[in-house]
Amino acid sequence: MFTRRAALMGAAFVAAVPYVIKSAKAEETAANAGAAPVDLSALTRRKVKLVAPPFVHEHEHVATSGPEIVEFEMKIVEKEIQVDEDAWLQAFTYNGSVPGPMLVVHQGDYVELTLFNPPENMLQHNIDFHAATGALGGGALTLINPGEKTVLRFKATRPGVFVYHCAPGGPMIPWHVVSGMSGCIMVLPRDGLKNHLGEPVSYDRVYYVGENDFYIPKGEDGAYMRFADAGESYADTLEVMNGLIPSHVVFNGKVGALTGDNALTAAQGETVLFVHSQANRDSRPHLIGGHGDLVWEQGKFNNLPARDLETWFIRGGSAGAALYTFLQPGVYAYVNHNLIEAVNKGATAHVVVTGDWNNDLMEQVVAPVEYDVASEGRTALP
Ligand SMILES: [Cu+2]
Repeated sequence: MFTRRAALMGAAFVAAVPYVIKSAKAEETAANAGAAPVDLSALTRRKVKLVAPPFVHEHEHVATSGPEIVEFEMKIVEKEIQVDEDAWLQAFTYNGSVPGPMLVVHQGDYVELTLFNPPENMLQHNIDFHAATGALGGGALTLINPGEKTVLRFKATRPGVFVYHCAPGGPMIPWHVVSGMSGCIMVLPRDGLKNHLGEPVSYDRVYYVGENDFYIPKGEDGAYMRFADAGESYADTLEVMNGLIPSHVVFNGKVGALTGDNALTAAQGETVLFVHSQANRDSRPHLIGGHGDLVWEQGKFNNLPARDLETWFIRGGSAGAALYTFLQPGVYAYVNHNLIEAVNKGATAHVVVTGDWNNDLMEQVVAPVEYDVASEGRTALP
């Protein structure tokens, strides 16, 4: 329960842990410095400006040149976000959004990320790319204090969609992840996506759905507690985290982030690639009224996609991708098919699809109407 003392202990803990991590970072950096820098001067460089999810920056599906060095910049933003009408979170974010932005490159490209931790932040942060090889996914080379920046370059050797997340050491790792610090990178095969027969397939749009489990404590009055800063929130939040029952399970940072006016859109006949990440906990996306035509459930494009799925599984700490061509107009719900999490905890998105209804696929033969129980009821029921 929240007390002034607990808040102070929380803050002290936050201050103490990064100090221990700092020395480990120094050793790791020294080890890295022993190797000669690789000469990539023959490669072209390209700067990409990231955009906030569910949207994805412009990119080629099939690479027309390269490999190249693709430069990205991300700023770590610590800020309070509203998660629901009555719930707020002291969030840690990449570029101010939960989840962080999706990066897209091609296999064989080099990802070169400049990561900024602005001076107004309180904490150390870093980034662990599941797509990268070595140094804790880059986490050991990117730990930065407020006021510091760092540049990490890694070669995107494996095609797929992969999670990235903050991993600053010890109990800071789960806390930063469930406070919003995760995102996704898509490494496309240079010649694009292939179906189960190895034939090329394409998409008209990509939507990135990042799922988060939040652990917001309640006070004695039963209301969600709101905190002045992250340090003050730590002790009470940790207690809820360790119970493993999230207060919220949401898409893109908040209940309703992808419904109503914020719903995803598509047109009948369009093919949409849904990328779904969950950095901490299992999920099971399902498109109500639709399917996964081709699903890379584990998200890795060297494996053949599964076909015609109704629901797919996203392992905690991974991203998956599903390709679907919308055949029928209307509002589709894209949910975590643990329906308690979808409806009561928040994990629902909507896709509004324009087009002309196809009665061959589905027709309402009789609209809901009262029936005569005395005559029809006896024959209709056993
Ligand atoms: Cu962090």
